[in-house]
Amino acid sequence: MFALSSCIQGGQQEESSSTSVLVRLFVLSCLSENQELRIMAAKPKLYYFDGRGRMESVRWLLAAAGVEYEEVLFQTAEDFKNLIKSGKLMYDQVPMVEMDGMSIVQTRAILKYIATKYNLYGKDLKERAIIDMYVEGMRDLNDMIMFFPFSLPEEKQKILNYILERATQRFFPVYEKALKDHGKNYLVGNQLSWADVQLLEVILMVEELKAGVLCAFPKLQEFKARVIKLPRIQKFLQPGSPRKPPVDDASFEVSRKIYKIDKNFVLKHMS
Ligand code: GTS
Repeated sequence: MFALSSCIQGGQQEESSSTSVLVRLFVLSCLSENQELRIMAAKPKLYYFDGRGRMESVRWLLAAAGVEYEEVLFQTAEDFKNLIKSGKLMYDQVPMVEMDGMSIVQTRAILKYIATKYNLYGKDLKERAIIDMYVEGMRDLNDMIMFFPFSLPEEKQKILNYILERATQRFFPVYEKALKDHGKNYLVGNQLSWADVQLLEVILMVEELKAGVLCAFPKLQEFKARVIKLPRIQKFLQPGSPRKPPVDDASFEVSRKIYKIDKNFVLKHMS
């Protein structure tokens, strides 16, 4: 801008043609800035099947950030193939989120982008490392629960016991201790972060498998009661929100038709 005005003030004949070029360039750059603004302002668009799966944490995080979004929920293998044909899926896999002019794939990449953009990812590198450590543990637990419905009837009870044992012996004690030791309301930096959102999501998932699973964890009970009351979270937990229900027979069949699921599928995802 400064360079442009000094050019215009120069007043020489030969400068006027270069000035008009500069003016055109300036207008063009304004236009693309506007277009960029429009892209930034567009609602994120989530592409996945009509179920929780890997996308549910993305829905939770956007809800916690207070961001409205649209969803393209496919029902058939054909829908998924068409999305692959569009060339938007880097690895021919979902979840995929279109936002800010990008088609973002890989669940962690999507979550990190949203957490960073909406200030849910700590104030510095060290807080981010702690959030990552919490979130990675929670995702291990989350993955086990996510794949549990695909277990074979004869292995179901054993896998359920294993998940509950891991939740109550390995993962929940970590978050209980963290909250107890620092005495703050949230896991990291005393403000809501991705780790808190992920923790509430996974607590509710474990409770769906076994009610009362938090009885030995008083700090987690307080945490749950507190975070559930946050207006954005409360809204997401209301009926009719984009939150998806637990897997039932119908959604199980839908995802089985869309993706190939081999015999050891569930065992491969046990941490
Ligand atoms: N690491 C990837 C991520 O985290 O996003 C894995 C993505 C993935 O495996 N997606 C599955 C898929 O697209 C769908 S789901 O398991 O999330 O429901 N599978 C098709 C394929 O060809 O891999």
